[in-house]
Amino acid sequence: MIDGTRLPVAELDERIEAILRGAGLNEVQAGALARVIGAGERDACKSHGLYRIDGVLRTVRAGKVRPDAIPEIEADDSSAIVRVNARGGFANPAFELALPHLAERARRLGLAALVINDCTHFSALWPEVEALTAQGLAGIAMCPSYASVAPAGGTRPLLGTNPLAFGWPRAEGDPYVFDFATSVAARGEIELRRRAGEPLPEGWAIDDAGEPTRDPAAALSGAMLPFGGHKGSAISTMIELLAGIMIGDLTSPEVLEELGSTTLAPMHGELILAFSPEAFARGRPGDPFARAEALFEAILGQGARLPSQRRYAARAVSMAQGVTLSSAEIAHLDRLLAE
Ligand code: NDP
Ligand code: PYC
Repeated sequence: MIDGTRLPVAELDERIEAILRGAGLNEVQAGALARVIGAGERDACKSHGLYRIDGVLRTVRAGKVRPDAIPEIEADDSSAIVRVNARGGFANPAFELALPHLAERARRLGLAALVINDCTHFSALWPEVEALTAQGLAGIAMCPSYASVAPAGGTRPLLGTNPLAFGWPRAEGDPYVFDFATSVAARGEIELRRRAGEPLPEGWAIDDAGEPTRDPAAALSGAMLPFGGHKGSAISTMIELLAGIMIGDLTSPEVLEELGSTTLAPMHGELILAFSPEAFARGRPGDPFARAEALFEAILGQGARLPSQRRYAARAVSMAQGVTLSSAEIAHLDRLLAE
């Protein structure tokens, strides 16, 4: 027996947008945020679904994000770098504004980059790489967050949970997409386990004293660990360099210093790369898309699954039957709507 209600995807998005509009976000900000939060819930990515609304509202009330921001694109269409300034608002409307420019330049030049500056960022990155694959492009997205992860061999928070996402377009069916934190898990995952009173798996975090812990609260006040030891630590550091320092925006330790809290959504920049597979493969033997299909088939042929398969399956159910929400989640949405 399901505890709760099924809401059509469009109705869920409308409710989220109404909550955000009620909190003072303009149409541009509220619409883009509702789409990404609604998509998270629709695809059963709870760590970046409805639970994020409270963090958005806290950040608005703390005056750490501009709810009325209108992102702006720098007018220069000659280079491979598209620059958009979120003007102190959220990253998502800035991405939506810049996407057509990024896609056009990637098709024209083979490779283009989108730099988003001065944005608050709380969301999953797969909606962005999926937006590129929908246009026949491959994409990579990355951003810092705030200091919450100890470097491999270290004992204190320094790096962010720094997500990295990749997408490859496929003619038939869903694109190949992965999207993960460079910490063992997203911080949102730890917070959800704290709320549920569940212990963490071994190897996710250390406490204030630098000792391994399975207590989510101790992990949140101590430090999370990078995935894959020194390898995840290095990839996370690369993200600080490319999507923080190189684009002239904040690194995760700087974000924490500026924000003074890990309970608010972090402000920094984001880097998104878009590739035209046809342009890179031109003149070389074989069709890149057909060769990619052969690789995916070989992976599946071993009984492995492709990343995002779980998510796409959840999406199919949500699209057909609505998004299943618990009665507590529905009550919470109703409370927020009434505020
Ligand atoms: P997960 O570890 O849950 O999943 C990471 C990826 O691996 C997903 O693409 C997932 O696909 C895939 N995957 C999981 N299990 C398998 C498997 N057995 N075989 C093949 N693929 C698999 O994600 P995280 O907890 O690391 O991150 C969750 C979200 O948090 C991400 O969307 C990320 O962008 C977001 N995040 C955002 C941050 C920010 O600052 N904005 C910071 C950190 C994280 P599937 O979904 O189908 O399971
Ligand atoms: O889940 O690690 C996380 C996170 C940090 C910022 C947004 N999401």
